[in-house]
Amino acid sequence: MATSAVKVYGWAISPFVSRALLALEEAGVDYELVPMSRQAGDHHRPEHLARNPFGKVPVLEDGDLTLFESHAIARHVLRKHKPELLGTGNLEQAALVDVWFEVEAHQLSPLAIAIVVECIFTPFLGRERNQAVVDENVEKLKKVLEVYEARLSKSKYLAGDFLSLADLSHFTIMHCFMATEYAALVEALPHVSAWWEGLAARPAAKKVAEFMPVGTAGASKKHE
Ligand SMILES: N[C@@H](CCC(=O)N[C@@H](CS)C(=O)NCC(=O)O)C(=O)O
Repeated sequence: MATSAVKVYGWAISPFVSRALLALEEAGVDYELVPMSRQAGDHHRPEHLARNPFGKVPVLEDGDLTLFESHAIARHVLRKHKPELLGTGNLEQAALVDVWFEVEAHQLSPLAIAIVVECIFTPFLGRERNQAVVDENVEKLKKVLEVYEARLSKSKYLAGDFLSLADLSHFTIMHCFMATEYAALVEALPHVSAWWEGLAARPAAKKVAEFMPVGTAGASKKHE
C-alpha cells in the first residue's frame, strides 16, 4: 500500500493537531494522520521524542523535513502549497497576516484554551472544573473579542478583505470554545459572529471538525 509523503502524528481532537490538519486540507495536500494515544503515553516514547524533543503533538513529516509547533507547521504547509493565504507577494498584506496570526497565538488562544480546558477537557477527564479560572479568562476574552469586533467591522477578514492563515488559525480552538456555554460571547458580536460562521462553513473546516467531536453549545446554551 502506498504511504503518503506527508504525515501528521497526534490525536486529532487536539486543536493543535487539527490546526495542522486544517492547513493541509485548505491547501489540498494529501496526508496521512498517524494516530497516537495520549492515554498510552505514545508522545513520551523515544521514537516520538526523536520527532519532537518536547514530547508534544502535532508533528509533521514532509519528506525529509520534520516539524513541530502547530503554527510553524501551518505556515510551512501554506508557504509551500498555498502562499496566497500568507499574503505573499504584498509586503503590507503579509505583515498584517503576521500581526493577526500572532494575535491569535498570544491574545485570543491562551484565554480560549484555558476556558475550553476547564469546561470541556477537565470534566471529560473526570476532574472538577475550576470556575475561578474560567471567570478570569472569560473577562479577559470579552475585552479581546471587542478588539476583534472593531477590526472586523472595518474588514471582512482579520488581515484585510482576503482570507488568510490569520483567520484559519483560529478555527480549531474556536470550534472547541463554541461548544462551551460561553459561545454567547461570540454570538453577541455581529461582525465576529459573521466571521466565525464564514470560517466554520468552509469545507476544510467542516472536515476537520469531524475529527473534533466536542459538541456545540451555541445560542441554545447561553451563559446566564
Ligand atoms: N505550542 C504547541 C502546543 C502543543 C501541545 O500542547 N499539544 C498537546 C496536544 S493535547 C500535547 O501534546 N499534550 C501532551 C502533553 O503535554 O503531555 C503547538 O502549537 O503545537
